[in-house]
Amino acid sequence: MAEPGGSAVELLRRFEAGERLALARVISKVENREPGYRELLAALYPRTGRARRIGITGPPGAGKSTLVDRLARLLCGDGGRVGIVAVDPTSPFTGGALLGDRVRMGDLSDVPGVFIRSMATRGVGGGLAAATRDVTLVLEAFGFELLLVETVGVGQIEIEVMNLCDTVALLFVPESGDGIQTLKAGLIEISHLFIVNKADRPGALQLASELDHVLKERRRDGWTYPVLLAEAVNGKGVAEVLGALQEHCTYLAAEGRRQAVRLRHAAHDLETALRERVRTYLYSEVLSPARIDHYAGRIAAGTLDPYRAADELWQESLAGDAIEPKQESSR
Ligand SMILES: Nc1nc2c(ncn2[C@@H]2O[C@H](COP(=O)(O)OP(=O)(O)O)[C@@H](O)[C@H]2O)c(=O)[nH]1
Ligand SMILES: [Mg+2]
Repeated sequence: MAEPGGSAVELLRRFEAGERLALARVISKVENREPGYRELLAALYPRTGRARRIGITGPPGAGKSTLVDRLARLLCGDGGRVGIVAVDPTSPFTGGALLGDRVRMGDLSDVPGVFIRSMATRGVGGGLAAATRDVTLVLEAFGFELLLVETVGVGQIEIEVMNLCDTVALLFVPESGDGIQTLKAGLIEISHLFIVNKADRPGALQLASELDHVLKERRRDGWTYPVLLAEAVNGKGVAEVLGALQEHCTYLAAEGRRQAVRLRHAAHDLETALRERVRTYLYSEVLSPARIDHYAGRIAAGTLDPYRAADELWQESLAGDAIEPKQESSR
């Protein structure tokens, strides 16, 4: 199918002219790893490196989307431009939570300066964190100076996504009760701000003081981890959250910390680009279906083990003399 709206060059021109449709198209290309996406990213990368990435994470229903909505409104009230990326890998098949986010944040898309993107987790495969990072890069290149990334903090992928943010806010709710449990899951290690949302419900103060207690020992590198109470749905405590986010920004600006963050992100970008190259190489040069069949046959017959088969394939392809098995070459 021809590129809707013209060539890649034309798409880039429209993107640079600030066309939102072109932005959406570029994001889709990048997210779905369509042909030419690497060239697009390469063209946009020089325009990145200045935006601020804020991660909002926590269990489903904690009020992340609500908080993101309120934060975005506050920020755009000052004429800011906010890009929002919502990631929810817990619903890869139904898309239910994603749709929920779209509906809930729906009216936010009418706010000038806001752009919302829900990551379609289908089809991204193992590269969700990489795809999310790339989507934020695209938004940044488009001119968004502030990016809010929402994830359900349930697994390794989310931790990786959050790792690519400058500042991470972790949400709790009073009734979750397993608040402190979550701290052991590794999310606390990468979080800078702790928010007990739904403070209108019983137990919020208790949880906040428990968190305070645990975090006292975590004072590190001159950063005191704040624990904040909020009622996102009523807009209460949101200004304080924004204040704490600003403080962390100021903190990062000092003593070369910003540079350290940038280096970490650059290393990740390089690793991602390299990993995807290797993967492409693997599937296009090393593992043809016919070759898999050929080796699988030998392994199943017991004449070869998968480890030696892998070595053999790898050596052959490195030497550039990988021989196609008969089934394929005779076609
Ligand atoms: N009582 C109460 N409900 C809230 C508060 N903040 C959000 N909610 C509600 O909690 C539900 C889940 O919110 P949502 O933002 O979708 O949570 P997410 O899954 O973390 O994104 C929604 O019905 C919100 O209206 C709050 O401060 N107090
Ligand atoms: Mg949500």
